[in-house]
Amino acid sequence: MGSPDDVAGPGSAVDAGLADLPASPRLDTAAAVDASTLLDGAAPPTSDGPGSGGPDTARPADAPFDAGTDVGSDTAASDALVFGTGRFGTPQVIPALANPDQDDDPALSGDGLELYFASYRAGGLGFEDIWVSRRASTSDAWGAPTRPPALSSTGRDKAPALSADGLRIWLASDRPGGAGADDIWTATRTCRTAACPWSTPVPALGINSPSGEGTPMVFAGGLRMALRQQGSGIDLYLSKRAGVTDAWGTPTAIVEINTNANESGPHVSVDGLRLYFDSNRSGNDEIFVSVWDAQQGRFGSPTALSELNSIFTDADISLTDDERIVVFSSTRSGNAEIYEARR
Ligand SMILES: [Ca+2]
Ligand SMILES: [Ca+2]
Ligand SMILES: [Ca+2]
Ligand SMILES: [Ca+2]
Repeated sequence: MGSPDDVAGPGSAVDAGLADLPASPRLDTAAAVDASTLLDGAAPPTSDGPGSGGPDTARPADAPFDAGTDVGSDTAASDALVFGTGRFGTPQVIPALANPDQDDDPALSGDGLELYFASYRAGGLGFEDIWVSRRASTSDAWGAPTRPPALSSTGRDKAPALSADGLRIWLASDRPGGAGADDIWTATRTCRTAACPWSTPVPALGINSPSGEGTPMVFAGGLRMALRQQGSGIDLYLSKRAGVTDAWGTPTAIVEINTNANESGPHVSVDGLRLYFDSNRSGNDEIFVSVWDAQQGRFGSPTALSELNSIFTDADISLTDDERIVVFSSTRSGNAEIYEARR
């Protein structure tokens, strides 16, 4: 959120409607631009799928979004999860991350012990950079943030998101070597502690275009990516791939979610049935959730998470796997900070 590149005029597409509407024409040719040379699975480890840990890895390749009929069919894995549906408590700023500069795009690991975010703070390489904070348990305070050396550039680096196993990171950057404007980049590591450095990010294969790609959220065992794409407006899209080393397919607009206002920052629940995102459709950025309607084969009408929202910008939601801990960015204090709430 927040940075000047985020600002765009009203979208031209009337996106309200049924899921079988075609994707915006602006994407029809753009997605193949960078598909020729760079393979996002090339750096070790070679995938974010096998061993990626989350209970989503065993789900059918076409779930969720287009096969959301198996509510409750997961067995032991999701039985251990407690999917939150109640109201969150009052959001609290995370003191260790607070800074007079802009801090946004928080991304939790599924266990809530790592928090990646974007910041303009001193100590970076220029513009926004990717930082991380850790804690020993969800009862502990977040530690002082550090900046993983490999992840940032002198350009704009933002919107980090971890794979289910935490060994792959996705981010948006306008660094050289992409397809134009912001692109999705990805890097890997071999363990989750600071002892295992991130590899140098490479462009995600097949997803990038001359338009701005951002806020990636990869789920379903690494086979689905929800993201925002900026053309005449900012909307949410979904891309699929058959295998974790394959190129991403041409993104398709999530038409039942998108409006002429901006939609950004998707977070998909582990079971694929809840899509959290932010939108300024009500006049300022607010956080919404939409629940998959299996009968209709589309997401239902979004509901604002009013207990998280304020009259200021509230965006960039990320949750733990059990959806009981949430982080997001808000300007309610006067500058963009990272907030946490629980239910
Ligand atoms: Ca700040
Ligand atoms: Ca940077
Ligand atoms: Ca791009
Ligand atoms: Ca707001």
